[in-house]
Amino acid sequence: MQARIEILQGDITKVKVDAIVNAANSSLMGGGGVDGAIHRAGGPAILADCRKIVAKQGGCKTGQAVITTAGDLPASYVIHTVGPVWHKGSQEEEIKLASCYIESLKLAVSHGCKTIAFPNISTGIYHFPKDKAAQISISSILNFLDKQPSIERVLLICFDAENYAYCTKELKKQEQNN
Ligand code: AR6
Repeated sequence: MQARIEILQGDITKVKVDAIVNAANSSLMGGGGVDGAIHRAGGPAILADCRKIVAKQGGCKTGQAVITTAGDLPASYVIHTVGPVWHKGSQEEEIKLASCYIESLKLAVSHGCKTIAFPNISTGIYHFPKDKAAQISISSILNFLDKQPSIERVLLICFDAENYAYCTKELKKQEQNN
């Protein structure tokens, strides 16, 4: 059987899955990093959908997620989640990061998505330590997959070699403990 979670190195805007996840900010109005790359590659339809969400609910809180079209991207949807800014662990950042993965997966399920790709949320501009983030992302995804058979495949798309190394090591470790 194919593994339901896979770690790859690359650019998430190129990945053809039902939904890709964006590491956004609470304004949902775009930014740098993977957020900038997704809006650039997906075109203005994504921002137009984000504006509608902002008009309705006023943005997105840390640890929460919203869903939009993927515009010109090969994916069908973009799920925008807001990771925590790292404050040395003093503001429940670990719980908030886990929540990003769980809330995104719940939205994927409620929209009938079977395949989903995540970037390493919060490990860029928001400075979450990459080793801790790898542990949290993989344990959150594995726990969710255990209870939710409708998701067939989760890809963790690492942009940089350091995240890729931490994530592959962490996946091996957590699979051995299962
Ligand atoms: N594909 C996959 N991963 C990527 C890509 C890409 N094309 N580009 C960057 N990454 P970041 P954050 C990786 O900074 O830390 C934005 O301005 C990157 O190497 O994008 O959650 C938002 O608007 C890193 O490992 O997001 C927010 O203001 C990971 O994606 C803020 O940044 C996340 O880095 C969010 O900060």
